[in-house]
Amino acid sequence: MQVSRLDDAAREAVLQQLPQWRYDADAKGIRRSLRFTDFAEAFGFMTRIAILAEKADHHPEWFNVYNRVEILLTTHDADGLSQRDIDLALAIDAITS
Ligand code: H2B
Repeated sequence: MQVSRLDDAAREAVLQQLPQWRYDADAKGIRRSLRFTDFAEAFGFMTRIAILAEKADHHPEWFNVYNRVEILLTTHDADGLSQRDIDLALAIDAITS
């Protein structure tokens, strides 16, 4: 399904709701780093997000080592940031708050 990239103004507006995320212009997406108490907590979080991502057919790019998870959200189909990334970021924030 086609999805459109947020323009600069829309991106800046929507990022006000996501203070824990920063826009990476090179990656054309938003990043957040998370730390958990240990690997089990980190991987448990990733499992919860994986289930949401699969349901939404929208997947994070992420890196995990031990208790650290680094996440990049971007929309390949839109070559940049879309509302799908914002929705997933909000879901991640909700799970971690
Ligand atoms: N995830 C992300 N982050 N961006 C996409 O454009 C995307 C995706 N496209 N997950 C989906 C899958 C697409 O490849 C499938 C075929 O719907």
